[in-house]
Amino acid sequence: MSSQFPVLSSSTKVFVLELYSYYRSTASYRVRIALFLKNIPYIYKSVSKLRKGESKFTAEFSKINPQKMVPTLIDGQAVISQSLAIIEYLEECYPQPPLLPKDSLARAYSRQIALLIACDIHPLNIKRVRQYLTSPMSHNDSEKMDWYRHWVDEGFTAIEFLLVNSTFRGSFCHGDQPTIADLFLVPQVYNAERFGCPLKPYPTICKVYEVCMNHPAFLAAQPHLQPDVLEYSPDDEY
Ligand SMILES: N[C@@H](CCC(=O)N[C@@H](CS)C(=O)NCC(=O)O)C(=O)O
Repeated sequence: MSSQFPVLSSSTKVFVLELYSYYRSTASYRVRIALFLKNIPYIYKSVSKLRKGESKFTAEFSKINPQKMVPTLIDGQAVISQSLAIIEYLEECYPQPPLLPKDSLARAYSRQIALLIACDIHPLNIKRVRQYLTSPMSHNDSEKMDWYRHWVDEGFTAIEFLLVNSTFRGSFCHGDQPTIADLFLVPQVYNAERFGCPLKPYPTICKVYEVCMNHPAFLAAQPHLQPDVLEYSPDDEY
């Protein structure tokens, strides 16, 4: 008798996605929001041993991702790094709910915000760049923080302008459902707060952030709720 439900044969391989993540990594945070929004089950793979410099894990992880960066998604035999590539892969494999608007211009607008963060703020401010400013470049902590805040200010000023002047904006960056733009914005605001950047000059960003932080998927993806939170000292700079 045929069933209306698909039945997997015993030889069918079912892979559960695995995400190499670090709780405070903003790039990982983006992917976690996408996974929770799409309700995709996944196994959280902590990289705490890598961060502590235990060589065994470092060697193991570099075989998986030679760039040794998180997030890294494993889907069966496939290894995908780069948060935007991962999110677009999830979007194609699990289209509901969509993270990109239907309209081409609106898609470009959502991607514009996401890429402004991914390319023009985040890479300038990650830990290894901040560390390089200190050594070998001999900048002190205060100069390092000025550097951080400068790039957040430049980027957030541009995003605030986009949000204020766009007809696409609703309660989220685009309309009243989260899109890729919100997935990139929320972790960047979280990090800006952590580094003491003034957020008053960006009231529209703050409003969108508040709306996102009332959404269950964004709440579930928050750094302090991740399984590896206790594996680190709260004083670790990242
Ligand atoms: N462009 C990458 C950035 C990834 C990235 O910067 N990851 C950071 C954490 S947020 C990392 O793994 N840093 C480790 C290191 O710099 O050694 C993406 O979007 O995934």
